[in-house]
Amino acid sequence: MSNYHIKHLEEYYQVYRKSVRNPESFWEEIAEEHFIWRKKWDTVLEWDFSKPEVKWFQGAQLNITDNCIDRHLATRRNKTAILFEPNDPEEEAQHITYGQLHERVCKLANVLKDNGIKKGDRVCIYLPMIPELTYALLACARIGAIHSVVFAGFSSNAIASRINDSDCKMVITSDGSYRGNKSIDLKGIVDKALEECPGVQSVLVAKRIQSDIEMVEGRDKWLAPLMDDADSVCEAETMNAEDPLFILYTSGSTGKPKGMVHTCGGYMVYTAYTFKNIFQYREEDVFWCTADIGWITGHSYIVYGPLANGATSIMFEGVPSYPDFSRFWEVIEKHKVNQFYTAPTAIRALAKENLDYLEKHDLSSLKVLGSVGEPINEEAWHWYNNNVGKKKSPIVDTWWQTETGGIMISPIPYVTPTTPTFATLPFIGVQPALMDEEGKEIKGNQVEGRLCIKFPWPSIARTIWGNHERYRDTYFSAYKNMYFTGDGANRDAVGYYRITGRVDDVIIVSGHNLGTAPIEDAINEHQAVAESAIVGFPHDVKGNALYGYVILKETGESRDRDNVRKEINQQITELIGPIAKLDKIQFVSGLPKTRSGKIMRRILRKIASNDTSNLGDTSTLLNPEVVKEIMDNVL
Ligand code: 6R9
Repeated sequence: MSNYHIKHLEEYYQVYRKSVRNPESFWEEIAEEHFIWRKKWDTVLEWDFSKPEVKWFQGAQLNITDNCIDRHLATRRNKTAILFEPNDPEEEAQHITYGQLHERVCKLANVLKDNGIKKGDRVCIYLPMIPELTYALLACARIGAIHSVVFAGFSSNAIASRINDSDCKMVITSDGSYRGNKSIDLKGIVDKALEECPGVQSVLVAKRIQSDIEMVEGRDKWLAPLMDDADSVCEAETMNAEDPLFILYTSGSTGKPKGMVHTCGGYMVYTAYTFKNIFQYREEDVFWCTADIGWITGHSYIVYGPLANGATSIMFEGVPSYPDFSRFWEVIEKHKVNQFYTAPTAIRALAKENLDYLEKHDLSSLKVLGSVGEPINEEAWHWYNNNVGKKKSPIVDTWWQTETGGIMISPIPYVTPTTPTFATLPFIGVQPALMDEEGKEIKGNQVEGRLCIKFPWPSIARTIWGNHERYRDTYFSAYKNMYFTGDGANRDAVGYYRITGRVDDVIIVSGHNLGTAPIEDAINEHQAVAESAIVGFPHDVKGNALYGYVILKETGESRDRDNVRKEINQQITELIGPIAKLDKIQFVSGLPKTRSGKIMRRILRKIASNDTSNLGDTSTLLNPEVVKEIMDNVL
């Protein structure tokens, strides 16, 4: 018997050792005993981080929807698979059973085929958190089309560049979306994006807000009537384990977003296995991950991981503050949620509000609390533990990335004793290492370094779509034969990991990764701007907020500063999306630069954070005099 469900600490250590000593036989056992394959693999693992190349279950054939849907029909046909909780609490929740999920996914899969989508084609999905989003992912997976979900908060520009980067043939969207008391015209945003996307042949439109929208003749079709007419039988395509399942874009420190490619076999095995253990999921449980499916957390822990385990997974359309700040607690009580997985930024926002919002709800169903997206600070950890978990529900602080596909470092609840702000121990099969700046591994405990992973795990992203070289440069060139995460971490006396944050130019704002380069590009496109640099500074709700230093062109000098600030943020909203707006904009006459012309962000970061006691040696700068000017005028 394989160790699919770990129940105590000794077992964790024993299984961990096994997974590290003999990864291939370990993962082979898990894969064999808990998943449906149409053909078994020839080799469990082939890898070479210097190329880099990783192949799991090479030669095997499967379809992930057999595992996430069909295999449950015999025993769970009437069990709720997706529990849809709408934005408006007055609107009824929908319990979508495995039987219904099967039917709707098959119908949508047939609609995709009827509209010219074949195995290997890319489909862009730009939808709010409505059931059609889950159907769309699974329908693509069923016919072997590669989905590329773009978070429905991104701008036309951001959609267009993602569509073109991976040559999507189709877009699935909706007439609009609800967010709190606002509604957003998603279709209009898509229409604008598609002016730049000649490769898109068809657009399927789900109806959500009943708004009047324009439909482009010959290109746009309403989804509902097509699904009504579609056949409800759709044989799932046979996929190779290493065929791409999806592309998901993530920000890098430089350049355009990276289309991370995940493949069918390894991703399925790892997300299912982590879900089972890290949330200690049991058959009757109701699991709620509050992330949006537009991010990796939603892909892995709303859709694929839970469904592969036959779980009931809540899909929440709304926001924590609407109609008021009791919304999360109300949903937990209403659906008797057992596992609740959210982000530190949401915890901090809710912790600022009156405790009455929380205390009037019965949260006694909760067994496990999760955190993801950024380091959780001590105060937020205790608030979560005391008030939401009543000190009875362990907190799993789960560290992982879009690139890793699934959770990498995390406690196992009721198994691993937790320490506030520590992600604790590597999950089964994960071999972390801390590295120094010279490229040497730092052994032992009570040390700090850059976090790398030494050995492949099944759901590591295989490449960056269309740019394998960038994949190698970004993740495998800093340290020989290691995957470099971009994060710093320390290891305490008992070997627990604490992630300290990014060591590159990625800034995490409200749990969203933002690269500095694309935002600076957006600012620089403003006609009055000569140059700019952005850095993160601590923010009590968002974790980090963005601080921009902007040099105006001579022609811009006479402009009203507040108007320019507004226009810069408008520009960012248009080119990237509102999540990348700057909280503070300081106009400066120069930026501190090294002699080779590199902006010294370290100094700017310290100034923005009001931490100027130790700026380091600034005398070697090309222009040391600007530092004082910037400090004198800091906002
Ligand atoms: C899953 C996800 C990845 C980056 C990652 C790190 C930060 C995520 C964290 C955490 C500390 C945690 N991060 N979880 N930092 N503790 N529990 O968030 O993926 O959007 O790609 O972000 O998020 O910096 O490198 P993604």
